[in-house]
Amino acid sequence: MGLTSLDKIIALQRNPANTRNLCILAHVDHGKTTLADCLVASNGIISSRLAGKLRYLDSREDEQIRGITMKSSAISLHCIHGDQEYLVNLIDSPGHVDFSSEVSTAVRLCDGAIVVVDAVEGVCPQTQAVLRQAWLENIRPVLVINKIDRLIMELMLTSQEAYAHLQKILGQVNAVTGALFTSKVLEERAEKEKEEEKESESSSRDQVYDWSAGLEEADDSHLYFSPDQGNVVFASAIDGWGFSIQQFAHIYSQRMGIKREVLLKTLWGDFYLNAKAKKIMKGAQAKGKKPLFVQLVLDNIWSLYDAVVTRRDKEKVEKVVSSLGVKVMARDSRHTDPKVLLSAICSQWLPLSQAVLSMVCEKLPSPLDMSAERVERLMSVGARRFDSLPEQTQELKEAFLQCSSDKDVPAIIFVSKMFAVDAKALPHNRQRPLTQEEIAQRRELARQRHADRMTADQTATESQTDLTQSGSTPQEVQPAGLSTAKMENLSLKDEEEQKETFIAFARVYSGVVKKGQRVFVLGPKYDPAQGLSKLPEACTASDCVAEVPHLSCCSMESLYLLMGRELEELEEVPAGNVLGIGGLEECVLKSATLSTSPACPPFIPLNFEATPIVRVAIEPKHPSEMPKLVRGMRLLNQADPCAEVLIQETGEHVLVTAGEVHLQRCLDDLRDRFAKIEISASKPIIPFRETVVRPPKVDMVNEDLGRQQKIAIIHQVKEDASQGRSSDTLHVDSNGLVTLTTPNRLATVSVRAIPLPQEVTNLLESSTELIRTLDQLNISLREGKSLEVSLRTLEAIAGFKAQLESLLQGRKWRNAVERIWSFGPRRYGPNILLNSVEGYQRPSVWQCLVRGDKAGEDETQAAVIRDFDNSIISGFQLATLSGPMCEEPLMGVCFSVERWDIQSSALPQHQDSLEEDSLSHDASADSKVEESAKTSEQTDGTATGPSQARRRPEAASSDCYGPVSGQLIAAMKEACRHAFQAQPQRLMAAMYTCEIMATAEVLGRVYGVLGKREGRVLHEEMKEGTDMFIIKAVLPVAESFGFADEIRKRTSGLASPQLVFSHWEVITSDPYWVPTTEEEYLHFGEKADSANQALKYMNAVRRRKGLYVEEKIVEHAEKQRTLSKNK
Ligand SMILES: Nc1nc2c(ncn2[C@@H]2O[C@H](COP(=O)(O)OP(=O)(O)OP(=O)(O)O)[C@@H](O)[C@H]2O)c(=O)[nH]1
Ligand SMILES: [Mg+2]
Repeated sequence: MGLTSLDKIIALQRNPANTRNLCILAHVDHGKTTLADCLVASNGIISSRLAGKLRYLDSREDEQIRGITMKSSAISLHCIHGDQEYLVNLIDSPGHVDFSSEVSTAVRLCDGAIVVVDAVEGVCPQTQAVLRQAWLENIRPVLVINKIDRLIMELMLTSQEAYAHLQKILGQVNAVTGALFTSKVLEERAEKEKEEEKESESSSRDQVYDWSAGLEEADDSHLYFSPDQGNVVFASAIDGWGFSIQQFAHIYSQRMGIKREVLLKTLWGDFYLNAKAKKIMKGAQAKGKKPLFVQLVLDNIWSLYDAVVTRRDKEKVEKVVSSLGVKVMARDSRHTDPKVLLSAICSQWLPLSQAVLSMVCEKLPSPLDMSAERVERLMSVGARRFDSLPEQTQELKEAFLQCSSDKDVPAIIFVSKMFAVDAKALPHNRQRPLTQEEIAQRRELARQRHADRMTADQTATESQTDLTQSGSTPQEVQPAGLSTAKMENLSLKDEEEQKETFIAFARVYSGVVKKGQRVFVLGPKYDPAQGLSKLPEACTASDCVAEVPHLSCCSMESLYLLMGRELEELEEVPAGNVLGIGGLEECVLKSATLSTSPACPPFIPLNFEATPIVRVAIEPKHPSEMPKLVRGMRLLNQADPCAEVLIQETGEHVLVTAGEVHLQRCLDDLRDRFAKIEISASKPIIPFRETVVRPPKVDMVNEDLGRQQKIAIIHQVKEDASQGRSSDTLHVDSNGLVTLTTPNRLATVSVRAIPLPQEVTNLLESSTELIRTLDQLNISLREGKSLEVSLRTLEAIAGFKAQLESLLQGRKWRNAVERIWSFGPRRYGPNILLNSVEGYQRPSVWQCLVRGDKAGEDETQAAVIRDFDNSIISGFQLATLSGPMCEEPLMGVCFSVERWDIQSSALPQHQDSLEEDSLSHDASADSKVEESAKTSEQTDGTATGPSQARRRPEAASSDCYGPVSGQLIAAMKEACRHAFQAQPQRLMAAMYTCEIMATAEVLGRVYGVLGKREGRVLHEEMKEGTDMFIIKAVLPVAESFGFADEIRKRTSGLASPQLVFSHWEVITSDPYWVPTTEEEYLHFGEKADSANQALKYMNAVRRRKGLYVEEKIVEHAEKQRTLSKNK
């Protein structure tokens, strides 16, 4: 616990006004953990000599070895600022993109953040990402510009140059903030305007709307970082120093007799000191004078580094030491490494912890200052409006804002992640130092035992003498103590085997939580209105018996104070604090909202920036250990906010992670902590997408393809496609229209596959959430329910529709947006089903936009067909979920249904009864489609609606092919697959973007590695003021494994890339390509066996999935024979 006692911290927890919850955010390696070390050292938890070297919060072994943080961890610190005492709950977060989900878990629990920026590297991709995250969570940031020592020692800048450089960095950071702010203001303005417009629709219509007005009105000065605002600290965490201009203003106001307020305003900026007039003047730059900041601040630091490190001028050092009034120990000044002396001086002169903690206490908000806006955002989950929540729920907003710890206030807690700790590390299992009495007691015990043993020995020798006389065996003489010791040993071992315990990483937002208290666990889909109506009034978590969906109860068995590597047990924790909760592993998977009141809504889900994309299949080395693996994977899933664990349809256990480093950590954890068995992991499973493209205009040797040849290619594919399928039910015409009849010949569909324009695919891809909402709205509309949707959601849907309309232009797409039938797979994917059936009118997917006239009038024929409408959708969903190339999902394909006939004998007999319940049937079938789509790969007839079979027993039994709806699903699916194959098919590869920083010398090698791995450089620029180049490139995920390592090796560690998933890209080569024209034969030879990247990928996937791969196993038989002969 260091210098601060647990009681002190408990006392401080009761005063939310003096509590600060904050996290440290930055790009990887900018010095977060080093900075945290300095703060931790200020509390005496680690020695200040070790601060910066120990990286105390990197408690895992692999974190220490790799030198990067992999999880967020919290520590509570005590600090004194002015005449007040503060409690600082500090969370250190990782900067590596693979662990960005850990950043989200940290940011949610905080009110403020320290953003660290490396003075040399400046604003990097993750810096922007964390600023955005802080912004989205509505928490206030302060800035630390770290590693200033690198400007002196590495870049060798003069103090004046350094000042210009620092100004530039500040500008960059502020530009990011500015962009975030502008977009928000504009968004808010637009929304407000719309609402106003709606309200006063009739009154005044001729208002002129000025977009810039919002920006001018809104005060954003407090948002920006500026040293004179007191929200910037300049630091070198490794050398232990840091300052804000406040400190220097204080020093110089005493020394020079200038008012502190004046100095505060002029120390940063274009001001200089006029020595003669003893005045501070403006316009340093214009007059070629040294700015005040350089003269009074930087020059001092530069000359100190010069004296101590560069010139090692002992006399000068002594002078400086005495003038600064710091004490240096003899062993520091004699040390061979001048940095030791430097940090000894600096950490006393300008202690970093003091500068940072003062800024934190002054500038970051306390839990009491939480804004109403943030509370409303946290509480309005999904598309719901805050004011549509039940009244009791809305009242809870007050509880949040007051952050009161009164007894009668409901407790509200948010758990942002579950982390595993070794059961031995828990306070009650931990060895603690013994008290004096205990030592005395133990001594007494040992003495007694010794005495016992002595007497036992004595009796043994005695009995042995007896033995020689009587001849009996000396069994009972074994000292009694030994056997009990053995027993103890055994049970200890058992306990050791025993497991990891899970602790919830949480924060109390309102009320007090007590050890053993029971609370409601509110699932993400819990609806407080439903809960309130079902539960009796004033019901608490301990007596709740009623069944409410997504609501359960549990008790918080233990509460902990998080102290970095250690935990301290607590009895209760008041509002506004970060804490650890034990005993929730059964009811909380990764994150949850807990409350004593059922009126509390679940908080909005954490916003994760990284998409898990790297998947591997895992199996135990010994098959008998499968159960252990399964258990281990379950634990891993719980312990990691972002890792996903699933069982594929092939029965493989698959782990999905955010990147290579993350994967490695998960595997290590699984091996050493959770499963404790030997495991083997497959090579990463690379996801692909399948798509179709327009027929190519040129062949592989860039010769124009005549119309003749184009058709030849399509014909060939078509022949392939129709193989193995009786052609009397399937017909493919020359322009790609596929017509398929069900086995009972009662229904026929004609489908054509059309490639969607790239922009449309991108739009669909980025709007999945919206499409899902749209689908839910449609379902509830069809069920006749009305859903409270916020205006914003409707606006968003309308905007989405308009965008689609503007992108789908041209004759081919005429009226296409109105005719959209469904999206797929899973009803929200990037493929479209289009209704081009003449005379068939079905309710539009946009019907929620035109409220009031639901469904439209029912024409008899249309209504009848609509009964099978869902079969068509289901077939489409199945077809888009796994394509014919290698059973990967489709992307960017539009299936247009051009004809759809059903013979009257297939139609239900009792039309009137059917019409009545056709609506409800539609809805029930919907959920079935979801299910069948999820389990995927279900073929003929499995998704048949039972309701269908029930309603028409005669029809079903009379037909040996099964119910019509089932056949139709299968037929539709097959038709889509054939239609897909009738077009030129392509694979799509997942792409990473990466930003690599490298010096000019290693630039060539970086390009070499990128080229070898099919990477493409987007742009390259030189970072101003440094000799670094920044290269932005894209790289297929399939080629990325080992990329970071290779780059690091080839550049001797100078360049280290960060890979982030960016988009899907069509691989231009055709996997089915064979030479068809004369030129191609000439160029590629008859076999055309030069590398076909797409084919290689496709075959690899097919092989993995156990699908048929068309490959010659022996390519050159003769050569193999000669080889073996020569042996
Ligand atoms: N020269 C110099 N090096 C520093 C300074 N602060 C940190 N470093 C070094 O930068 C490297 C990264 O420091 P960390 O504190 O681990 O960085 P981090 O931001 O916690 O990194 P992640 O947690 O992996 O994102 C270490 O080798 C530190 O010694 C500094 O002020 N000056
Ligand atoms: Mg770190």
